[in-house]
Amino acid sequence: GLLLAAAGLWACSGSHHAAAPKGQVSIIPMPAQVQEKADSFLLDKQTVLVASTDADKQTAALFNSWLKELTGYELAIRATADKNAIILQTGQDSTNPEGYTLQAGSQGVNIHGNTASGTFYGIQTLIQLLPVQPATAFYIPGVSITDAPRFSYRGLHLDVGRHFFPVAFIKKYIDLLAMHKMNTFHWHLTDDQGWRVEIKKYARLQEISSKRKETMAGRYADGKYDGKPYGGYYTQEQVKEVVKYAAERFVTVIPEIEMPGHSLAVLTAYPQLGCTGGPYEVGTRWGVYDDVYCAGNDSVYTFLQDVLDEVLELFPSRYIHIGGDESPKVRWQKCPKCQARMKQEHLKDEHALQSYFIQRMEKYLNSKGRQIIGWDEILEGGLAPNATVMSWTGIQGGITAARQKHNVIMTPGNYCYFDHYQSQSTNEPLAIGGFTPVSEVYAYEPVPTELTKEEAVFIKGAQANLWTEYINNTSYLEYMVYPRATALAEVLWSATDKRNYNNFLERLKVHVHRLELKKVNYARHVFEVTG
Ligand code: TNX
Repeated sequence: GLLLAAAGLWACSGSHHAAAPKGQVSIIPMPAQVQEKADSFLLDKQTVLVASTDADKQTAALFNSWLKELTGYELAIRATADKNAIILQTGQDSTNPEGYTLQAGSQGVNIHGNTASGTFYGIQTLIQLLPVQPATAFYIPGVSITDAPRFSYRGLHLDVGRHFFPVAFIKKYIDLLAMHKMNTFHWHLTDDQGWRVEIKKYARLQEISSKRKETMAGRYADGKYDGKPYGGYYTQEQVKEVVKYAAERFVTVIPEIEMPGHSLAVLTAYPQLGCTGGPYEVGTRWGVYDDVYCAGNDSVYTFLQDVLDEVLELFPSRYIHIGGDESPKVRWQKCPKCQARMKQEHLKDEHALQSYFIQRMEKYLNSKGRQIIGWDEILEGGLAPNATVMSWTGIQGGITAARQKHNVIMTPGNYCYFDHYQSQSTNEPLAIGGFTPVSEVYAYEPVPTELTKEEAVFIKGAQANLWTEYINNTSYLEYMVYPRATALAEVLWSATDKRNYNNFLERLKVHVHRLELKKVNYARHVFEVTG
């Protein structure tokens, strides 16, 4: 009530203009430096956006689409203007490419990005200086902001294997991520329960692996399967569309193609790629399946290389995620081809065979100019030489990898798993287990205290994961992600000494109105101001 009243005062229409009230600068994630000034900038229909590079024009157009929601109009985008202007400029001397400065005052608004992404983040900050209530003209509070992210990798993951979500929603997910100054979308495209990306050379992936006999939701609620066929996949055209959409928002899309485990859906379509030859059936339950790619069979590597060839065409990212997690060794133990491979390669056990598998794929991807990321089980039997490790089973994998001078992305379950419950209310929708309230996400410190300063530089950032065994619709999905992702965004962007949970909650009270403008079904009763 109070908040909306304040926002209402702040906005103005017609000829009566009031200055933006003090205390209305409420930015998430918290910038490195914010100075509030006395004078404000009046934004109206005549205000001009000045941009000269293609990227800045694109960013200006994104500002316009936000503005249109609030005002009903868009601003002209021009190469120059001498007054009443919001000026975007890119290319400043600074060590952090994503950094920017923003000056707003009665004379105008100036945003300088160190690179085009910095300018984009300056615009995201400017959006947060706008009111959250519709108006035709309003004052932008006077500020002087200098800002840059703490970590270079700020990620959010989405599992579309267990449940499939349409392209329009994927775009919304990316849009929200960018709004929070996150820069990486980890797209978990394959799993036991479904293959979700079109591969032209292997049409059975679309025809067979993308479908399963039953949905999974409801199984744990009533102890029964629902018997309804389920499926879906993204065409290559759709993937390109998503990658382009993300790039316009300075979000890199990292695809994950799981191997050697979590591959039951593939084996169902191509049973010759498993150790037993099948038959197999696309998973309808969550968990870990024993049937994985046969590490002794050369056609497995050929298949995966062919698949990756198409994947590389779709995803320009430097990193390709190849999974590596939860791959049981029981089939390999009894498989003559796997045992022969171990002998031939002088591998002492099946963990070494897994390492051989991952290293072979790494070599292939490195030869194509790409780097691999894998879950921390890729440490088993020895890490591939250039691999980046995603530490999920805890923080130990990250510590070990950093000490071996490998890049690390932290995603420990206790802080970064958004499939966990977020409150202890008995009304929470059924989740996989675990308890990770927004306060805990906010308290997360990505750099393990065990590391020395030299080792800590290998911690490139962190990511939250959203596994969707129980999540079969987008409104529940958003409920699980927001505002926890808002908290993680501040953990990853803001300096440690700028973090204060109660102050964050005060800003969150304003920020949720922005989420409402974006029609996000955020969880409402999981955070409160204390003390
Ligand atoms: C473990 S995290 C998995 C996923 C599950 C998740 C459920 C990881 C690399 N593997 O396959 O969905 O737990 O929380």
